[in-house]
Amino acid sequence: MWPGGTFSFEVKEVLHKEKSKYQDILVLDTTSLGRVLVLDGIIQCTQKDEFSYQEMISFLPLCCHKNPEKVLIVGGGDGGVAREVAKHPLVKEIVQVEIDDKVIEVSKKYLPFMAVGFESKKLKLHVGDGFEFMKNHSQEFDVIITDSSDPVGPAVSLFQENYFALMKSALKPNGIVCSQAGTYWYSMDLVSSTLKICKNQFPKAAYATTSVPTYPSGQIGFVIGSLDSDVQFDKPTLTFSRQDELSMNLRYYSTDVHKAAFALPTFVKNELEK
Ligand code: PUT
Repeated sequence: MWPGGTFSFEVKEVLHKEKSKYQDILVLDTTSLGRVLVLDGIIQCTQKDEFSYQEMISFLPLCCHKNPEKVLIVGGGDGGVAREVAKHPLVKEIVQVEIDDKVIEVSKKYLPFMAVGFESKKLKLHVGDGFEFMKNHSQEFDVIITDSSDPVGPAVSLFQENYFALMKSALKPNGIVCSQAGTYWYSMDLVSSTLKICKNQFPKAAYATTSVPTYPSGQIGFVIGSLDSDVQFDKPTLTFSRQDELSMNLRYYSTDVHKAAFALPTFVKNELEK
């Protein structure tokens, strides 16, 4: 994940280690990053910086939709995305489908600062395959958020065209999708191919960026696609005041950060325009 380099941190204790039906699960307690969840050897989240990823993958699509009442989360077994989506004032119902019940179980035990998301009264949690789930739920959701691991192992199918087509069919008119789509520093091909797939399926699509220091390169982004051809991703339909940020306990996302997330470096724009 760090081509030609390494990333290291001091581990105080290995809190949990198991091989589930789908992947290797490891939870660490560390000196500088707090608790860390690692799946198949890849950092998924650390207590120090998880809020950047969880807030951005949630609020970017939610705040681009005029009325995001019903939201589907695919993946997100640590509970962090559910925690953020539940904060949005217009969201009434959240359905989450996570394939690996062991990730949910381990997160509830060791990562309560994220797993608190599972306690929301708005949430219905299913253990199963998001792909299969959507085949039986057409035109049902306003927003679909895919919080997946990287495209190795169980998440490969979530970066493919038939997955984006299926999400499109599960959306209501004017629906929006948002998916983890990799870093432009080390995985430009993935960013570019995921955006192309999204553009094939949705009249409006873009890549937005955020900073997560413990992910490869410290940068990760999201592909966001909308069925509403009038949407302007960098002009959120719902804006938050400073008071809203504080009362919703937002630590990374703000209306200004939202607008800036769609401003990409020139070399990235050049690649994505090809
Ligand atoms: N959902 C976690 C994303 C991990 C990216 N490397």
